[in-house]
Amino acid sequence: MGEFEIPTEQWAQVVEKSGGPVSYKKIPVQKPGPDEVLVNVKYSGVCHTDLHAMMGDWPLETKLPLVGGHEGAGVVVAKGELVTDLELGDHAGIKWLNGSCLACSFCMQADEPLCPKALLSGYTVDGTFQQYAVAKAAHVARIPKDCDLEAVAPVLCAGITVYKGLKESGVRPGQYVAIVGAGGGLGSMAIQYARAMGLNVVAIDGGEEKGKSCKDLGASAYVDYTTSVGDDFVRDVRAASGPDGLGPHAVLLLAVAEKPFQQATQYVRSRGSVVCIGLPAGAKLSAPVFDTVVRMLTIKGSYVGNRQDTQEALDFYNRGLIRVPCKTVGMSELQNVYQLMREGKIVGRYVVDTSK
Ligand code: 8ID
Ligand code: ZN
Ligand code: ZN
Repeated sequence: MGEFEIPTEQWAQVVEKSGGPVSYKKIPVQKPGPDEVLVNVKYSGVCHTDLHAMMGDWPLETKLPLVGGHEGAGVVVAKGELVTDLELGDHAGIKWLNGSCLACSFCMQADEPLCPKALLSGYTVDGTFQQYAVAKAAHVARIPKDCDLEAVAPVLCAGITVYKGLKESGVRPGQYVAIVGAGGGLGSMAIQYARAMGLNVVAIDGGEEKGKSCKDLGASAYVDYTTSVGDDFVRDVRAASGPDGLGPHAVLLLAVAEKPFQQATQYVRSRGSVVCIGLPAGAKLSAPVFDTVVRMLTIKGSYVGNRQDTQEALDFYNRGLIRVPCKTVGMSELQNVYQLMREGKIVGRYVVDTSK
């Protein structure tokens, strides 16, 4: 336990109006409420959700002005009087679920992401693109002291989300999972979690650079959606999904485009599951009723993870099973990261260092 000097002002990236851009400026440091902690965020991953939030392209309002970010790893520097299980100096992670009521029927059954009163970091409350951020103590991720805060940051959304998605898919060791959007932030994590869970991975994304990265991370095959199209695409995914050619047992949809959401039921294996995770703006999901019935398909959504999923996702990381390439830049460069993200040029994840 130590004492920390907390400034009254700090650097932050602020969205002033929907559509952006972010402006890098000094804003006041918040004080934690009785059940909250103040985390000195050292590093924050940049999730595509942060870009959606800045653009305001989802049917859910953000606060404004808004500090985005929800993959923040740092040090607890202050806490409210009700917080007894975290000490100053502990390492902690601020994730998408900043807080929830802990009393509704969803919270009671460990489905806290579904809580009607959930607080969302970098969306309905200020997030981690600032040097000091507040979160409910019950929800911050507990990060061991020997864990590298820079490398662990992307686990706090991307890692938890894909780990949960793989569990929700019901896929078992030895089976095949197709990961759509495999070269992006969630996708890169998904390949590594899937491998650690004993699955065979068919990675789907566009371009050679992403293909190489997916293979390096452990995918057994890569299907490039920019060169493999129409019936060929369906055939290629199935051919890559095991010797019987019947398709992958599960599909994780992580792409930020509608088309792959329409395609997945064409190649998933009978009895297989299609798990929707990516959130392309305004997209609709459609599937032939006939195939869905006679091939007994499951189509479902998966949304971040609960506190137990968080702990488990971190445990995989702490055992050395998850190594995803990240590129770190100063927080002042966030707008450039968004530009690369919009152009689909990011392989893996960008992390921002809040000190520059
Ligand atoms: O809890 C959740 N459900 C959750 C949690 C976190 C993030 C959902 N998300 C959502 C984000 O809001 C975003 O909509 O997941 C989506 C992916 O986030 P990300 O991984 O942070 O985005 P990225 O790094 O930009 O990766 C997207 C990848 O999709 C590929 C791109 O090339 C990129 O590598 N992609 C696209 I766009 N179209 C594709 C297609 N047709 C495609 N890959 C395959 N086929
Ligand atoms: Zn996210
Ligand atoms: Zn609740």
